[in-house]
Amino acid sequence: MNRELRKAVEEGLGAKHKSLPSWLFYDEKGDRIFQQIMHMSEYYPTRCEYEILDHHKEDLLRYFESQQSPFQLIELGAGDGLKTEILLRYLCSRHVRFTYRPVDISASVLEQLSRRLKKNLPELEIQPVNKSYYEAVGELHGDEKKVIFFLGANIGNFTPQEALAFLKNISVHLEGQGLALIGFDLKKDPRIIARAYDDEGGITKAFNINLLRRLNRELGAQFSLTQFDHYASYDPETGAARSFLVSLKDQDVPIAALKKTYHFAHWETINTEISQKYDLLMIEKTLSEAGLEIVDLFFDANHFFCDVLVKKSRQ
Ligand code: AVI
Repeated sequence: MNRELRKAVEEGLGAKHKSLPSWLFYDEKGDRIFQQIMHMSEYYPTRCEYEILDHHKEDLLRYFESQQSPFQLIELGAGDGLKTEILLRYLCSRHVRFTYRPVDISASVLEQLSRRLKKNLPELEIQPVNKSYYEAVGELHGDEKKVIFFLGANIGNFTPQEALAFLKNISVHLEGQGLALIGFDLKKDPRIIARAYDDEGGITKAFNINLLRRLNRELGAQFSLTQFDHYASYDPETGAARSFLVSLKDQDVPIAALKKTYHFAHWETINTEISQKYDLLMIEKTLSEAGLEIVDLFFDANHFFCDVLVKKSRQ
C-alpha cells in the first residue's frame, strides 16, 4: 500500500495541475466521515438508492431468479452495505440460493459489514473479499453465474473515459446469464448537487482535509490542516462535480517519505475527486460502447438517481 500511496502522491503533486486520487480519502477516519456524509440531509444519493432498492426488490428478484440459482452476488465497493441489506434480507426471506461476496479495499469496513450481516441474517452465505474492485474484477471467473453490483454512484468517481474502460472490463465477465446493477447519479438542479458536496456542517470539508492528515501520518508530510480549504464545483454542462483543496497562502510542504518539498501558490488547487453526474443519453451511450445492454432502469421518485440493470450485449 505504501508504495502505491507514494507513487500516487508523487505523480499527483508533481503534475502541472495538482491532483490526488480519491481512494486516498478512505483511511479509518475517512471511512467514518463518509458514513456521516451518507447520513447528511444534503447528500441525497444514499437515500435515493435505498428507496430504489426497497421499491424494486421484487422486480430485481424476478431478474435474479432467471439466473438459475445458486449465483454469486458480487458487490464492488460494498462499504457499510446498509442499502444492500434491504435486498439481501428480501432474497433470504424468499429462500433464493446465492453467495454474497462484498468487495472492499477497507478491511475494517468489511469486518463491520460481515459482523452485522452474520448477526442480522444468519442464513446468508457471505464471503468478504478485501481487495480493490479492479483486483476483484480481474479475478472473476467467466463460468460462474453472477450478478455484479456497483452501486452508490461509485462509477461517478471515474472520469467518463475511465468509467467506459471499467464497464468494458465488467462486460467481459458477464458471459452467459450474468447481470450487473450499476448506480448512476443523475444530472439535476445544480444547486442540489453543489450542496451535496459542500454541506453547511462542514462534514465534506473534514473528509477532504482528512486526506492531508493521512499524508502527514503515512508519508511524514507537513501539511498545515488550517492552511488548506475545501472547495467544490459543479459544471451542469458536463455533469462533473469536483472537489479541491485550496492553498490559503504561498507555502512549501516537505514530504519526508518522498524526500521532496512541494510548493503551493496562494489559491493553487489540488483536485481530489470527480463525482460525475449522468443523463440518460450519456448512460445509454457509455453502456452500449462498453458492450452492455440495458435490461431495466430503476429510478427514485424524484428521478435524482438511477440503478441500471445490464447484461452483455449480443455482438
Ligand atoms: C463514494 N462516492 C460515490 C461519493 C461521491 O458522491 O462521489 C464520495 C463523496 N465525496 C464527497 N461526498 C461523497
